[in-house]
Amino acid sequence: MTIKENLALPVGTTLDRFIMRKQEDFPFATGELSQLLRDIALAAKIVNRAINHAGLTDIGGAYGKQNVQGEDQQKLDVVANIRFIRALRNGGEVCAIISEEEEEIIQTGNQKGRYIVAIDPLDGSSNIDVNVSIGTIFSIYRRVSEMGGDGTLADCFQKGTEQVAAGYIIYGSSTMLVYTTGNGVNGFTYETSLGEFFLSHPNITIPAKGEIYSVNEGGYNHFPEGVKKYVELCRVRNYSARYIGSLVADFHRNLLKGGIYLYPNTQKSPLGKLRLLYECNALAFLVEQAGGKASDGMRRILDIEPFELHQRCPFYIGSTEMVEEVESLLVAREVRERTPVA
Ligand code: P6P
Repeated sequence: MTIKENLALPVGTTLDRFIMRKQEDFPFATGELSQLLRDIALAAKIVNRAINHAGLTDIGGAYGKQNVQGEDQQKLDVVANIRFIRALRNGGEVCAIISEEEEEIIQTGNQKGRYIVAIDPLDGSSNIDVNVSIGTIFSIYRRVSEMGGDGTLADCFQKGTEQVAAGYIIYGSSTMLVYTTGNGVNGFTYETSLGEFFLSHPNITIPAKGEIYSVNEGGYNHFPEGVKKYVELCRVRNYSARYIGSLVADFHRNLLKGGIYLYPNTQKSPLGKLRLLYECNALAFLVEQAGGKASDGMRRILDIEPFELHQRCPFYIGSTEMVEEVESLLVAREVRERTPVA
């Protein structure tokens, strides 16, 4: 490649430059949200490095304790949790954090911080040791409590519609940060040699319909009848069954290609498995901004009133037409079960 050819190559738009440009779209933006997004990106770079070295260091494998969910923590769960909390605390914009790895609200001490962050620091971490993609999921809210004090439960129990930003990082064949501030969805790919995220997927939109369904069919016998019916329809239609066991990876593929991810309520998980505050709400905000839909089978995810930090909900998310078909099958079944046989 000649110098001229090399210099002709566009460097691309870094995440920093993109955030600054977008901030100009918000004349009253004070830059605090921009700084918060940078803090998340910094932590993502550090976690990415830890994940990539896990096989070569003693940082892989189980940590030997369980989290508040009763799930076995992996060492990287603990590392990611500490890294994101530290980055958000040091950034100064966040007054409190809700984390999958912590039972209670984490007060950062930034009592003048205007924001709350709900985060799953490392989702799907049981896949780390087998080199399957994993992810971080985050939601950002403005605090509703008075500045000058600790974050409160009222700050945490805001509906998903109140999010000011949300996103995920996928640590996969490449590492990407995908986020929205309510004006569309944009994806940035991490260039490790430069230590920068570059805009690689501008204005992501999800196809209205796809031919990929993501569900753990091992639980089929315990699914609600309407979900069983939908899975049978996917099989008849020869859709592709793609289930990685890592929500961020399954969601990211379906976002780009079209498809649906289903985690229904079952006997084992009567309220479903996924958590509203730091998994479902963030992805629901993203998918709606990309033109898709997210439901608990009866309600729009973003409209659900939270009442518990780690509350779970059934989760159907992806291409609008596919989610709506699942909802209609669930409602139809619900009506049939409630309608007395004449
Ligand atoms: P199951 C990972 O633990 C997770 O929260 C999601 O990332 C993933 O989609 C799901 O649970 C897998 O759950 O019950 O199918 O193993």
